[in-house]
Amino acid sequence: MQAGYRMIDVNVNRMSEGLRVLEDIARFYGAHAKVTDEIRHMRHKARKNSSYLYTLLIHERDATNDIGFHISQQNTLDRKKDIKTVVIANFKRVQEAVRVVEETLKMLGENERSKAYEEMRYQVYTLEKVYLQEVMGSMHRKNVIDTDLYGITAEEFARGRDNVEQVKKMIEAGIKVIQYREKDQKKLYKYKQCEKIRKITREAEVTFIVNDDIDIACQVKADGVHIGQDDLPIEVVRSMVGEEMIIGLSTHSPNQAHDAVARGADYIGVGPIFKTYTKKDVCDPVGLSYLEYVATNLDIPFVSIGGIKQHNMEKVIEKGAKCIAMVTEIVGAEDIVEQVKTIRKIMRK
Ligand code: TZP
Ligand code: MG
Repeated sequence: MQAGYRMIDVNVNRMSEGLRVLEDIARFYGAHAKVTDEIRHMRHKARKNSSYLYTLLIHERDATNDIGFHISQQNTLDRKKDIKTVVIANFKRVQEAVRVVEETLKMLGENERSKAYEEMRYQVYTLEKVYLQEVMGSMHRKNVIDTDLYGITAEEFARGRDNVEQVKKMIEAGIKVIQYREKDQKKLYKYKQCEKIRKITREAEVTFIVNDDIDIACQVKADGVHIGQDDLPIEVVRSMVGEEMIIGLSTHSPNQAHDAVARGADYIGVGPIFKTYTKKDVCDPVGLSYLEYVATNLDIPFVSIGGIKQHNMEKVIEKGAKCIAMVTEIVGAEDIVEQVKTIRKIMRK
């Protein structure tokens, strides 16, 4: 009898603690309100289901003489490295703890109460899936353009270098996010190039984003897709690409930016800041005022684009741009690596 109550005591604590770890990661790292709230409810329920035993459980508690404590203190195998490992370990901990409580309650003849914990265990299985997809997915997507330069390919302006060659040079120059943008070629041509670029960018640990072609992005397992205002709605794109993939959206006005945030874009393009000849169906320049609006009023990661060159970069940085996309100024340079060095010197000034 005593041993049974000790087992329940230990495992209800184990379960609530595991849930609390998951809850706080969803809250502070993931900023995911729905999952945070769901875990909080579950944690309360775990306690509530055993509250009738509380006095007895406390009475049977003997933590200092628990042989498990010394084993755990000497264990060096459970040093967790990253958030995902910690999350998975805590889900397993919670599931195992619930199972122990279930079985122990059965031994104590408490079948009804055991059933309540069994129900919880099934809820935890479902929650684990949602958590890994939604919370971990959005966490991973959040820091996408936490970098200075966003490179974009353009065969037309690249002095005879094809898109793959441009990507190799941009990687050599230390650019960490690269978008494949190719408006004048057939699908098969683009697909073959993207396959190669995926391999190269993966090896270099560079984020790879595909413009427009959602099918190609999915097929080559790109890190993200970049779409425009006239493409499929973000919600539809999300349902096509899954939770892990980054979705970037071009915006040209405060309304479009707010809409992008509300609908779940991971980052937005802000532009064209200046006149550009690179994009054919482009709207008039939105100027620096729209950039300033986004920098001061919105919380979403953004990349400034359109006609940005060495001579006007400083104005863009002054208005609050941290990440800048340049097409012709980078891939159109005679020496891409040298050009990026010069641009970075200006950015650091
Ligand atoms: N989106 C808005 S402007 C633009 C795109 C893709 C083209 C930017 O090219 P450049 O050469 O940096 O002006
Ligand atoms: Mg487009």
